[in-house]
Parts: sequence; C-alpha cells; structure tokens
Amino acid sequence: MLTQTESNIDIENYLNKQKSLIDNHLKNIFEKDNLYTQPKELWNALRYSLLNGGKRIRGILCLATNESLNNKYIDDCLTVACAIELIHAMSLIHDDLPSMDNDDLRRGKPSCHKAFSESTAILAGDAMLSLAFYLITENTKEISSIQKLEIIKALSNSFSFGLVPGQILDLAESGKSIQSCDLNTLKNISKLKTAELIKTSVICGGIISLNTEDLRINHLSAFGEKIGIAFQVVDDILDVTSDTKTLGKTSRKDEKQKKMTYPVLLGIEKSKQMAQELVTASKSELEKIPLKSRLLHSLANYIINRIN
Ligand code: GRG
Repeated sequence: MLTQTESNIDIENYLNKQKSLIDNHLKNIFEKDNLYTQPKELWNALRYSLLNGGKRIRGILCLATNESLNNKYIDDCLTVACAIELIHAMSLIHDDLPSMDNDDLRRGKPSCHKAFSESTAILAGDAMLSLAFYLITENTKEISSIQKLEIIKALSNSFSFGLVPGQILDLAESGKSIQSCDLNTLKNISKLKTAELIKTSVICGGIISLNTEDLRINHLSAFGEKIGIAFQVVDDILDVTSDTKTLGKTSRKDEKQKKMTYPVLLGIEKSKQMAQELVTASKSELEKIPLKSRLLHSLANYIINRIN
C-alpha cells in the first residue's frame, strides 16, 4: 500500500543533493578535461556562466523522472541532465544580450556579455548548445543509440519549435500596450519559451527509463508542460514581489520593460491561483501512471513555492 505523501519527502534536501551532483559533474567535465582550455576567453566565459549557481531544476527533473520510473542508467541520466543545464545556461546568456532582454545581472553576477564581450557571450552560447549534443553522444555509455537519438530529437525540437519561437514572440510583445495583451497569447509564449525545455527535461528522464514508445511519456509530457507554464507564472510573480538580491537578477524588470506578464494581466492573487491550478492539473497527469514515489508531485509543489 502506498502510504507516502508529498509532505513525507524532504524536497529541500533532495534538491540540494541533486544540485550538488549536477554541479560536481559539470565541474569534472569543464574544469578537468583539457579539451576546454584554448582559447581561454571562450572556455572562461562558458565556465563563468555554467558553473555559477542556478537551481538546476531542469536537470533535477530529468533525474527525478528516471528515479520515479525504473531508475535506469543513472550515470547516463546525469550526463543528459548536465547537457540540459548547458542548453538552459546558453539560453540565459542569449536572453541577457542587449538585443534580447538586455539584462546586466544573472545568477547574482554581471551577465556573460558584461563580464566578457558581446561576441564572446554569443559564441560561448553557441559552443554550449553544440556541446550539449556532444556530451549526449560521447559521454553516455549504456543508453542505446535509439535512446540517444530520441533525446537529441526531443531537445532540438524544443529549441526549434519552442524556445526560439517563444523568444521571438516575447520580444515582439514587449512594449506593446496592455490593452492589446490577452491571456492566450501570454500562455502561448510561456508554453514555448519556458515550458518546452522543462517538459523536455521530464521527457528525457522518461526516455532513459522507458521504451521510447511507452505511452506513459505522453502523461509525463503533459505534466512537464503544466509545471513549465506554472514556472513562468511564478517567475513573473517573483519579479514583482521579490528583490534583486534574492532573485540574482534585476527585480521589477518586466515593469521597466513594459512587459506583458501574468501579474499585469491578472493581478498577483489571480496569478497565484493560476499557478496553483496548473500544478494541481499537472499532478492529475501523474495519477494516470504508476510511479515509485511522490517525488515528481513534490517537485511540482516546489515550482510554486520557490522564492527565487
Ligand atoms: C536554446 C537555441 C536556443 C535558443 C535560446 C534566448 C532564447 C533562445 C530563449 C529564451 C529562453 C528563456 C531564457 C526563458 C526564460 C525561462 C526562465 C524563467 C528562466 C529562469 O530559469 P531558472 O529560474 O534559472 O531555473 P536558474 O538560474 O536557477 O537556472
């Protein structure tokens, strides 16, 4: 009989443990391997933006999904989680560029183009994106070639049809009058720009644990998409309610850039309610598949309770 509840799980401890695992693995690759030495400017910029904190929530979701299913190929799963964090860190570097969101601060430090140069930031991001695929093909030992291809397909799909179009739409909406904003447009942008990579992180954990055609992956995907949108709703709320030090990035930035956000459109309370509803709906997807624990349920709770 399953007596475990979400509150039985010490999620803070789990997050810290998994974050250390990912951080140490990334350090082992990028600080020790002498592939990453010359030109110094490039690899220093990569290390600066990759090994500088970050909650590692996407990598953790990949690990936790595998752990909740068959917990297979754990070392390879860690490599894939690190590849996902490379892609995420790359997207943050490009997002901070003057031609994009133009932010001087990231993870509590000057953003990559401020600490290095704009061209180095662009190129470090380019290297990170390609290195993610290199790691998946070269540094995994046990998963099959089909699994590698399915993971690469899922990730490349998430940039081409998710993050990049989402960013284009987001930039196009910035500065438009509030009257022209609607909830469907905002949800679509969040789904593409933010939820796609979160969803794909869950899917990658599923591909490692299950047969790639397993229908359970569809429910995991729906779970990932819902918590991914909730993640962006909370991001928008925190932008208004938190401070720069806690966030590690400039607070109230959305307001300064006249961005369409959930709090602008719905107010804080309704935005919180929407995030809660998304998390509740995400858990319903999990109820449709047998899982070893309530870990993913707890991670869904964390998405809305986080403070940064
Ligand atoms: C991936 C090819 C490719 C292109 C990227 C720039 C761009 C295209 C997309 C922007 C995507 C983006 C930055 C979305 C915002 C998502 C978001 C809320 C990020 C903050 O994530 P956290 O809080 O950050 O997990 P940490 O620092 O904890 O890792």
